[in-house]
Amino acid sequence: MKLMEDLKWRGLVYDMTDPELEQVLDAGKSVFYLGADPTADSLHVGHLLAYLVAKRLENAGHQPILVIGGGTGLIGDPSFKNAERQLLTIETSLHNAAGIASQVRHLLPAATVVNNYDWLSSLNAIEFLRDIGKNFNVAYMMSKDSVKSRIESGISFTEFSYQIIQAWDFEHLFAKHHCQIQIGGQDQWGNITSGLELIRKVHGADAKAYGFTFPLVTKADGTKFGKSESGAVWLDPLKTTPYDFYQYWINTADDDIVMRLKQFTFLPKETIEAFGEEVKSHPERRNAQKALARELTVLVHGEAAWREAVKISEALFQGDIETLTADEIGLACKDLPRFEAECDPLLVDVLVATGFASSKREARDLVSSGAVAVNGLKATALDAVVAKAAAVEGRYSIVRKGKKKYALVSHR
Ligand code: 383
Repeated sequence: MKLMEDLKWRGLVYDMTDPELEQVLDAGKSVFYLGADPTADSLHVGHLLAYLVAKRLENAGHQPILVIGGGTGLIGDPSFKNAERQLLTIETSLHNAAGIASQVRHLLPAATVVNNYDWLSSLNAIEFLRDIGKNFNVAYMMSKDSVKSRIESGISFTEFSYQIIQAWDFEHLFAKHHCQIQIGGQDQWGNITSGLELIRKVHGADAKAYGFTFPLVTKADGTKFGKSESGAVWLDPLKTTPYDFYQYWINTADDDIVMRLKQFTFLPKETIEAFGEEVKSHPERRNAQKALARELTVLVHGEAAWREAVKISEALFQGDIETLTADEIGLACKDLPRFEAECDPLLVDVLVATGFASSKREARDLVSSGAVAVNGLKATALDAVVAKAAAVEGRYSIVRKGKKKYALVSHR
C-alpha cells in the first residue's frame, strides 16, 4: 500500500496545506520535521502517535528531523491551551530537552535530532523584529485559533509571538537542511502555516514547502486519551512502570481497539481487520488488546519488559500471584489494598483492615468457611497468622478472599 493510502486508511490524515503533498509523500525521499516542546522530562502516550507517524514517513523513504524545543519551550505554545503557561527556567527546559531527546532517539534511531535552543538562543531583538517580525502581519497572527481563542481571556506578547518562533524553525530547517515538510497534530496547524508564510516571504512564492497534520486521538466514551487514574501515561519507566504502560493499552475499550491498532501499530491491514472480527465474535479473548499492548510495550520498553508485564497480568488473572517474585508483586499489587505488618499479624485483623470483612466476626466466618487463602494456601484456623517466614522473599504475603480479591501484606 502506498504511504498516503495507508495514512488515510489508518485515520491519520487531518489536513494538508496542498493536495500536491500526496504525490510528494508517495514519492519518498523528502526531508520532513516534527517538533516537541520539553514541557516535562518525558514524552507521554499523547506524543507517541506523532513519532509513529514520523516513523511511517521514514519507512516510506523520507528523512526525519526531530526538533526538540529547548528554545520554544522557553516561550510556551498557546495552541489548544486556555490559559497562559508558567515559564520554564532555562535549566528545566534544557534538562527536559535532554530527556526527550534520548527518548526520540530510541524511537527513531536513524533520525537527525536537533535542539532549537541552538539557533534560537543567539537571535537578538533587533534581528528578530527586523528580519523575522517584518514578515508577519498582526491581523494574520491574530486570526490563528491559538490566539483568537485567547484574546478575551488574555494572552501575553510572549505566547502571541510563539508562532513566529516556530515559523522561524521551519524556515531555518528549509534553508539549512532542505526540509520541505512539517508534520504535527491538528493543534499545530496554525504554527505550521505560519512557517509556510515565512518561507514564502523569504524564499519567494514558488518555494515548495508543505504542512501535514494528523487528528487528535479520541476515545469513544468521550474521556481524554492518554490518562489513567494516576495521571498521564509516560514513556519514562520511572514515571509509568512498563507494567502500568502495558495495562493502559490492555484496557483499551472494544469500541476503540481497531482505531488504536491502526493508529499506533505497524500491523498490516489484514491483521487489524481480523482482530476487528475477533473483537466482535470473541471480545472476551481480548486478543486485539493484547496485540496492541505488545506492539507498544516492546517498542517503548523492550521485549523483556513486555514479557514481565504479561507474566504479572496472567498471574493476577489466573489467581496465582504467589508465583511472582517480590519485585513483580510490588508492581502488580500497587493498587491493591495494603496492610503494613509489624510482625506476623492475625489473619482476621488483616481481613478487617483491608476491608475484606466489616467486623472481626465476619472475618472469622470467612476464615472458617474456607474462603480465605494466604500465599495460595487455604487458611481455616481462626487464630491463623500471616507469617513473615512464609512470605515471598520475606517481604510480601498475598491474602486472597474468594477467587479474585487480593490484598497485599507487606512485612517489615
Ligand atoms: C516546537 C518547535 C517547532 C515545531 C514544533 C514544536 C512543538 C509544538 C508543540 N507540540 C506539542 C508538544 O510539544 O507544542 N509547538 O507537546 C505536541 N507535539 C506532537 C504533536 C502534537 C502536539 O509534540 O499534536 C502531539 O505530539 O504535534 O500537541 O519548530
